[in-house]
Amino acid sequence: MSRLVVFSNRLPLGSSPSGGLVVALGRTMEQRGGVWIGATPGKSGTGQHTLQSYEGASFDRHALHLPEGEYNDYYLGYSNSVLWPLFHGRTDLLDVEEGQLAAYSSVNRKMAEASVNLIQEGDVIWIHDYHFIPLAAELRKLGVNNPIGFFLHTPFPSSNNVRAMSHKEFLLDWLAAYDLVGLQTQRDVSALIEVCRATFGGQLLSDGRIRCKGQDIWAASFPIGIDAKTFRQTAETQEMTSPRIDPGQKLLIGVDRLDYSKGLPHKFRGFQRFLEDQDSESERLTLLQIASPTRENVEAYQDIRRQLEQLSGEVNGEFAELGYMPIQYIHRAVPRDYLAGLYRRAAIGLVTPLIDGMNLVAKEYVTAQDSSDPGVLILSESAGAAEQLGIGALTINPFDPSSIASAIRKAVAMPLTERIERHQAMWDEISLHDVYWWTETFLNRLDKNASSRRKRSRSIADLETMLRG
Ligand code: GDG
Repeated sequence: MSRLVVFSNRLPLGSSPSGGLVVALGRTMEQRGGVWIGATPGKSGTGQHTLQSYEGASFDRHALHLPEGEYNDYYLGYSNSVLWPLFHGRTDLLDVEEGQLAAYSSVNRKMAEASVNLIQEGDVIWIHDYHFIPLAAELRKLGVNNPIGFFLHTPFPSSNNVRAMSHKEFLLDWLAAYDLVGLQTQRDVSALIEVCRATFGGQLLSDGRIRCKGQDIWAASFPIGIDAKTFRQTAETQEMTSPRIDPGQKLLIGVDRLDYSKGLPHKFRGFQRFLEDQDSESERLTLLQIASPTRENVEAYQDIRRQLEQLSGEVNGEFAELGYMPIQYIHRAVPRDYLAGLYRRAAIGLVTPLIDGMNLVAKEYVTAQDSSDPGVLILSESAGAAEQLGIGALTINPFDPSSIASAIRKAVAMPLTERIERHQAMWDEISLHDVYWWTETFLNRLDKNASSRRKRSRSIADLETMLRG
């Protein structure tokens, strides 16, 4: 088996990470070993751009320390104030400032320069997410000929959104340097084909490559999964020890990074509508919302935090009674094991992103359920996960509070036989297409593509020699 070299902005250095990429890749790396390289802000003034190694994991970890200003322009700036909103259809939140793109490109170049000596012949390189799209092109410039794959954890933007990107032509050059571009869903593959067609005049070839301006992009969907069996076991063992919540209390659970793409205000408004429509005799429901802090230095994230505090106060002010608080809003990360117990304890999982690459929380909620008395998943039709879990979830339109409210009513009233049937269909899908399936399928395909690229370049070289001779 080839050694795997993974790049992502975040490196798992602490315990219990919140964030889909680190959770998913962490399992892969623990099982398979290899090298994981990330970036972190260094002490101000550090200009060395060398990798620092970290001991203590079953795989090698290295971080590129960047001066704080440069890191901010690359990470908070171009990555999270331009690419993230753009890839989530929020062009209204774009905050383009001079110097950010230059910092983004330069960090990618420095990452390539700092890591190139670590890469050995036979290594397979897997680059993750929007922070490092140009990295393969930079590695190729330094002579790296290894298979290089890319996986985008966010949705792929529509051609309308790509239009708002300055230097959009770079996107094409960056993506064409990969042997494989992995996307979460078929929806994203279609968006990429459409961007190539509409923006760059490209076309789809019969072998699946997309040819744009003389360059080829190889894209396919690989829906990311979770370590389903382990997580299920964790939820089972956590059941007894899990939290101090009134045992008679019927719970809806939400677990999200506090990000504007996750539709948290929409979730609260949907629940508010449900409470408004409820008669006074009905069973009381509590929405337990864990919203772990994220990117707090970006203004749009401060706005969403204020908005949620206000909304939860409003709903509680209107509907709370002695001994009953409708929304329990926790703006803090909780340990993963504890989370598994909470999911299992909740009668409804409420997942309402406005758009999401996949959404692992939806898969975790289903996995944690007791299959003989499972809860109901309510899932936004705009989450990537809806392509797989639409078979068993109650799908909703997050922009419409009455759609959320009526799904909650339906979930509360759902008979046990229907709950079991829906849960089984989703569990079959999640356990079959777990995170190990995801890694193997992606890497097998990457291997095939890279061999066929090498074969093509060998034939071109042979032809050139023949013509010269
Ligand atoms: C990106 C894409 C895609 C959350 N709060 C806590 C906590 N979490 C964990 C969850 C889950 C993960 O973080 C969140 O994953 P999501 O998939 O829901 O979302 P993103 O972080 O936005 O991830 C997304 C994903 O990448 C993978 O490709 O699905 O679409 O946006 O695992 O459980 N974990 C702990 N405490 C918390 O408070 N321990």
